[in-house]
Amino acid sequence: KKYNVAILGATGAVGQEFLNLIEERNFPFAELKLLASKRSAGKKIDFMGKEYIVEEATDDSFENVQIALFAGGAASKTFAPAAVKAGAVVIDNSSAFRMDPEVPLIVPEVNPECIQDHKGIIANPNCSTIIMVMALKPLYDKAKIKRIVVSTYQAVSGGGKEAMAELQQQAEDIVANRPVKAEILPGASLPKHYQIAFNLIPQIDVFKDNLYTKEEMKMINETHKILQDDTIGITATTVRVPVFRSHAESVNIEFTDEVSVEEAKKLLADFPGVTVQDNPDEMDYPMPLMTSGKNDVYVGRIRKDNSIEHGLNLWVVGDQIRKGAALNALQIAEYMVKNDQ
Ligand code: 2RA
Repeated sequence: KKYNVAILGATGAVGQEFLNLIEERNFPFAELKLLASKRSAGKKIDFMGKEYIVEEATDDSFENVQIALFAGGAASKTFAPAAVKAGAVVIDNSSAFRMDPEVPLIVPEVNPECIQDHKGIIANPNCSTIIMVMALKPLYDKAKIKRIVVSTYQAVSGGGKEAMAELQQQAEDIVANRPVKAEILPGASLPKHYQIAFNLIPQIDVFKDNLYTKEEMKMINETHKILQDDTIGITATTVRVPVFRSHAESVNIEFTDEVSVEEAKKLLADFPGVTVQDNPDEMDYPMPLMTSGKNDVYVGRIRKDNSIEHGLNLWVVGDQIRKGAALNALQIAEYMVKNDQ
């Protein structure tokens, strides 16, 4: 069986990765519609030997579409109702619907059983959340988690193509001794911008009243929803780093019971989608340059937190455009196709 697929946001970083993955994973599509905002409409994209013209998304774009992959951003909220009305299942990478109790929030290796509860929209979690829960789930199934302290090191590609271009330009300008311009990060619509090249920015997304950023609150709230456990204490600090691709996270976990380093390594290694890369003797641990373009989430630096009774520290790295966005969304579609949902 083949499915008519639409990609909304086809020209952006996540949209492009949808195309790479559809080809790479042989996703069974019949018709493919590439949709974007007016600004990108008319662009030509060569895909699997065929030329596609990007169409401007409208409410009428979803006729005969069965699976609508939404790359994210404000367009999701605008077009999801029309896509659902037209009979498509929307797999949405924006934050618009993630915490809606009617909308399943899915990481296919973690909570696939929730997919069937959808009413037309399935939400793809935030990238840094997906990467963290991939490492949490196999451990959580062994011992309940009391508390998590996470600090992230997030690549500029999480801020889109423009943020990647900005890092590149700034680095070139600094090396050439030219004045440096900052116009995108930490967020294009924010009132101030800071240089990211040779710098760190401890702000991803806007601040909330509680002094956490929206990105930090996503990590907290979405993890509770995905693991279906609001009792876990979670605190997060999210930081943008001058890396092009792949988010890294330092995750400190306090369990209710003992999980040894050896057990954790085995549980993580056996979990689908996770690779353990942890050989300190050989200075072997995951780094963003090496995990970029890969599908798995990599875990290293697994060690005891000796300051608490049952604690572990992990270093978790994953390509956030793949597992953190497009791959996770496509895996949801693959799961539905396989189970005829
Ligand atoms: C970021 N979490 O890295 C975002 C992308 N969804 O900015």
